[in-house]
Amino acid sequence: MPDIQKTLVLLKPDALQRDLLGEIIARFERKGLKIVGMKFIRLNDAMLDEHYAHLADKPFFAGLKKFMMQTPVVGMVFEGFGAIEEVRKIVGSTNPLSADAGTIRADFSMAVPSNLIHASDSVENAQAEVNRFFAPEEIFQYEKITDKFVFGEGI
Ligand code: IDP
Ligand code: MG
Repeated sequence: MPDIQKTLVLLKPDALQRDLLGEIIARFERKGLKIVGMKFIRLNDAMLDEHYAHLADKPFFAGLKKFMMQTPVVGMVFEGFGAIEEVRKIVGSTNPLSADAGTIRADFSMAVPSNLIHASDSVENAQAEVNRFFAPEEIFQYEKITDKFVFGEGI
């Protein structure tokens, strides 16, 4: 089995406006990913400059930042086997029109930047992004009675 990893998800302002927060969170819950961190975050310019530094020279950068500041976003940390890649699979590719059917972006969105959700894309980025948005005391380790069914111990 792959390592147990943590990964960062942000539910973007369009997910909040369109009442899709619960629908999106449910997909990760049903997979068995454990929510170990969850809160509202009001993003500001400096946070977005850092988070989207790889897009700073793109023509859509200013519009992307403005979009991400329209409402609070929901920050979440999920934990599970190979969580970084598993979450990206469930999210789908960046452009919702070329994302695979069954993914969140394909099923519920049609455009960028309003593709509903951010998810970390590598081990390095997941670590940096979890630390960027969550203090250590905001990450919670706890047991669920379903852990043994999801993680396979004792079955
Ligand atoms: P990702 O979110 O799938 O990792 P990135 O390339 O890291 O994709 O881009 C970050 C976000 O920037 C996208 O999720 C989307 O909201 C926005 N974005 C990406 N490409 C475009 C574009 O061509 N026009 C407008 N917004 C874009
Ligand atoms: Mg990205």
